[in-house]
Amino acid sequence: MPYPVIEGTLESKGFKFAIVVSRFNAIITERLLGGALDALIRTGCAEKDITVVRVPGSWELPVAAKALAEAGRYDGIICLSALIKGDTPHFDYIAGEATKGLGSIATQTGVPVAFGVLTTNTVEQAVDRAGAKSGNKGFDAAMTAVEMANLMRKLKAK
Ligand code: RBF
Repeated sequence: MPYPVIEGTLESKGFKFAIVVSRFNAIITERLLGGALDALIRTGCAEKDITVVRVPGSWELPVAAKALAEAGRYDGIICLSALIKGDTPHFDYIAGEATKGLGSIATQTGVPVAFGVLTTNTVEQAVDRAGAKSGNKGFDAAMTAVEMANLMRKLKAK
């Protein structure tokens, strides 16, 4: 190869992850949590290396994620919640703050923060993205965290 290519692998053995999951819309978020745990276990993460943190809703994700990132104990943080527009007049405010907050925590701390926040118009769409028709976005977010944790380890070793 004429140029170096650095990318993360999908192995999580020896890495530590925190999963922050919202209780709001628990019917959906528990499925996202199941998907995220499945991804971590399948990629080799030990159960003792996974911490699950519950928060009331999407709004609370950034403050918990920030504390976890600053604790310095985790290689990646996976944030899971479901905002459903039909029920949520505050949808745009909450979604905007959660998105901005999680993005800036990742860039400021250097700890990968995977965004597993569903933003849908209906409950059906959320169900589809939590393991029914359109895969499980919790699984996908955890896989992203695994890849990024591996990538960050390589980048820091350079
Ligand atoms: N949190 C979610 O994660 N998903 C939602 O769909 C959602 N809808 C909400 C609708 C209203 C009107 C309010 C006031 C809060 C909602 N929350 C939702 C909760 C929010 O993220 C947060 O937990 C609370 O506002 C308390 O800070």
